[in-house]
Formats: sequence, C-alpha cells, structure tokens
Amino acid sequence: MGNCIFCKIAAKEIPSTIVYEDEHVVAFRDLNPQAPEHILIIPRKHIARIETLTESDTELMGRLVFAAKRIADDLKLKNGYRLIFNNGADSGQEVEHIHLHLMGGRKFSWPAG
Ligand code: DGP
Repeated sequence: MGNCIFCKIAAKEIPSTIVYEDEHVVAFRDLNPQAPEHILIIPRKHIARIETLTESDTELMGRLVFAAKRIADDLKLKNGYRLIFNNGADSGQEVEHIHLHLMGGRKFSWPAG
C-alpha cells in the first residue's frame, strides 16, 4: 500500500535489520525494542488489522506464527518468549499493517500492561 511503512520495509525501500524472509513473510528488528530480542513479523501482503482479514488469509496468518517459531529457534529463546498482536486503538497499535511481535530474552509479567 502506498504510504505504509511496513510495506516499504518489506520492499527494502526503507532499511531495517531483517532476520527472516520468504515469499510470504518478512521479519525484522523493532526500532524501539522492549526486550533484548524484539522482532516484528509481517505478511508481505498489506492487511491493516485483524478486522480486515478474510478467510483466505488463514494460512498466511499461520505462516507468521511458524516464522516466529523458526526465529525463536535461531535466537535460541529456550526459556520462552511472548507473541503479541496489538490490534486497534485500545491495544496501542501504531502501524496499520498486521504485525506479530516476538519478544524474548527477559521475563514478562502477566497480565500484560
Ligand atoms: P504497534 O504498537 O503494535 O503498532 O507496534 C509498532 C512497532 O513498530 C513499534 O514497536 C515500533 C516499530 N516501528 C515503527 N516504525 C518502525 C520502523 O520504521 N522500523 C522498524 N524496524 N520498526 C518500526
């Protein structure tokens, strides 16, 4: 999508530290990390948020989770990690392109803030 920062990162028009990519998915380090390891995993396809998903996106969404598994393995996050979709204003979603946060390397509290 024209002005989407994550589409531009996926297209390598904006630099980022990419840790994984394939035909469907790109994963890169968060600019403002909230944990020692903080990766954003996005579909190459522009999807603004969960409400705009269609049933045809179900496999793609599974690919985000499977990419998280691969990256967590690569980063040796053996003690666990947190996966988060912020979705909509109340969640604090800032970028309107679906992204899965993978955070690890420290302990997290629950309930999330
Ligand atoms: P969210 O609040 O869930 O929409 O998280 C958006 C995240 O995106 C936030 O943690 C900071 C990150 N971010 C925003 N702009 C950029 C950017 O240009 N590059 C990278 N690597 N991360 C970005």
